[in-house]
Parts: sequence; C-alpha cells; structure tokens
Amino acid sequence: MPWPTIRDTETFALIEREVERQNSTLQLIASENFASPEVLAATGTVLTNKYSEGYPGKRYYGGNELIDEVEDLARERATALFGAEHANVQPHSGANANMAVYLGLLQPGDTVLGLRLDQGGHLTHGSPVNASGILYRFVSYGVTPSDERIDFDQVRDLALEHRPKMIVAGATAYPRIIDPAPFREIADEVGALFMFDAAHVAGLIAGGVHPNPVPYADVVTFTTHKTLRGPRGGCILTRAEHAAAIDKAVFPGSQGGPLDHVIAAKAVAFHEAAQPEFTEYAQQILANANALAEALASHGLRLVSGGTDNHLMLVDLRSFDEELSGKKARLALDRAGISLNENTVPDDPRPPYITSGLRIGTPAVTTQGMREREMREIAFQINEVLTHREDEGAIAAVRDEVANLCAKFAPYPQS
Ligand code: DSN
Repeated sequence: MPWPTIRDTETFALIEREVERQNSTLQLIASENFASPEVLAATGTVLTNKYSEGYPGKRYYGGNELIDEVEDLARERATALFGAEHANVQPHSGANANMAVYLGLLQPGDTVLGLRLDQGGHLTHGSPVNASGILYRFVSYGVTPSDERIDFDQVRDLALEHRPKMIVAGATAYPRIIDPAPFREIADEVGALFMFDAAHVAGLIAGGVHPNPVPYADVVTFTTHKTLRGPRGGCILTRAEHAAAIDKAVFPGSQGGPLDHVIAAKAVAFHEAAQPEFTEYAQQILANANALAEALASHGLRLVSGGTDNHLMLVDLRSFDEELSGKKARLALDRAGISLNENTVPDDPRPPYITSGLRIGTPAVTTQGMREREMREIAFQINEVLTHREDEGAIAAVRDEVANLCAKFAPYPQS
C-alpha cells in the first residue's frame, strides 16, 4: 500500500503483514470480501474528522454542507439500487441496524419470530445472550429435519399461536434462497410487521440473482461489507411510513455521530454494485459456490440441505469423521492457509464454540478472479487437510499449493 511517511512503524508493519496474509492465503469466510481500492480510499479520508449528528439539512453541528451531500448521495444510491422508498445509511453495523429497527418499531417485551441461531439465524434474531433476546420475546422457528430448509409450516403455526408483532427473516448460515413472499403472507395473516435481514445476500440481490425482499418487507436491513463488497457497516431500507421511526431509532435512539468516511465508502460501493459487471460478479459467486459444493461432495463431505443456491455452503463433518469437530477442522485449515469458520449444523450436538460443521463462502475468492476450476482445486486441498490433519508435512504442502494459487489471483497486487 502507498502509505504516507510512517512514524508508527509498529502498527503499520502489522497492517502490511495483514495485506500479505490476505494476498497469500485463501479467504473463504462467507461474510468477508475484498473491498475495492476506491472503497478503501474513501474510508481513509478526512471525512473521519467530522461530527454530524442528525441527518442532511438537520444537523447539530456546523460545517456539514458537503457531508450532507455525501449522505444524500449514499441514500439516493441505496434506494435506487434496491428500489426502496427510504434508506438510512448511518448504522455502524448490521447488529446496530437490526437493533434500531426493533427500537423503532417494537416495545420491549413484544413478541417476534426469528430463525434459531443453531439453524442458521443471527445473534440479533433473538439469541438469549443478545440484547434482542433480552429485551424482546423472541420465538424461534427452524429448518425441517428432512430437507434442512426453512419450515414454513412451523413459521405459520408459531405465528398463529404467538401473534408476533414482527416476523424476522434472514440468516448467517443458510445455504438456500430465502423467499420473502411466504413470510409476507404469514405476516399479513397475523397482522405482523415483516423485517428481512439481507446482510449476507445484499450483493446477490443487488446483482439480480436472488429475490429482492424490498417489495415484500416493511424493513430490510443489510451489511455493506459481505457480498455487497463495500466498507464495514450497516444500512436500513424502509417503507416511507416507517422512515421517521427508523431514523429516530438510529439517531438519537441508538447511535451518536455517524461515520461519514464510511458513509462515503458506502456510496462508492452502491455505485459499484449498480454497474453491469456487478451482475456478472453475483452470477459467478453462485457458480463458484455450486462448483465448490459439488467438488466437496465428491470427496465424501455431506452438505447441509444437499448443496447451495447462494454464496455459501455448510459442511456437516459428522459423516466424514465422527471425531472431527468444526473447531479442529478450522484450526487445521488455518495452518494450511485456508481461512474459514466452524459453524453449527442444524440440531448440532456440539456447542457453538466447537460445532460439527464448517461454513464456506465464495464472495472473496470470486472477487479475486477465481473460477470453477480453482474451486475444484480448493475442494481438493480442503479434503487433503481434513484427511491428513495430524500430518504437518501434508499441511505444509497444502500451504505451498495455496500460496501458489493465491499468487495468481492476489486481491491487492500492487501492495
Ligand atoms: N459475523 C457475521 C457472519 O459471519 O455471518 C454475522 O454477523
């Protein structure tokens, strides 16, 4: 990276080493990506210096004329990209975005339906250790034991029984398309609001390869750094009728000053996602995920739900080797330069910090230009590591192969 004259060599040496790690190892964490140089540049600007509590035209600090234009640009681009009536681009993260929606549209103690964490849901969808589960009465739905897809009969039964104020759809570890239409129907049947958390699939929606929940949902939240490939942050899209409540819940309800440098970078990312090549990118994420899933299955690894139709897959390690936990597998893969995360599989007998599964995603490797052929190579190397996980010589050999592969597709080659 072209750094300015560096005096804090200690910190910047660590950053340089992280650039090198990202260039030379495989990033298969489904929620990660490589932001473009323009997104990185916007994030590293003097906009970080500004205080601008409030919204464009209604700030509590002076000197915000240009910041207003930046935030308006980001809001306009977000609403245009997804066809939404209103956008709030200030949430610092997806968790903040979700909590702001609950704060704006619910009362503490209200009943909400959400996908169970161990079935692919998110902490902010009512986990008992998260503020969502502490402040609201979440009731969880899950996937069917037979095909491991969302059990809409159960969603409907629970909705009729508990009469929730809101139904939440969306997931962090679910390998299939989430159809917003049946959620809307059930929400209408019981008079509930419908929130769709599109954190993982926002880029797939923007790229036109997954259904857009905006016409169905009262509110859509998402993060900007996963498949959407922007800076780390959150965003909320709402129908006009909820705009004032949501804006108030973000500021002053749950955040102070917005991160204006990150909002500028979000504007850049929305612009990038509106280009025709982003559709090709989204299509290739799916093609790569499909190729990787098929290749892993050919090595005898069971995939939750039998495959994928999004950017990720969940490997259930139990049938491969009963003794191999997700955590052990992840640590061995880390040693081989393959970065991913352990993950619970539906009805996992192991606790969440051990797990019986691996979550594997293709957004980052697709950004660096890898295609189906490389996915087959990656599946081969993953199988090598899992099979020879006690053999440090075999792991070192995979690490070399991974470094050779990554050298051909370095995401930040000029560094
Ligand atoms: N940490 C994110 C993920 O990995 O899916 C969710 O917040």
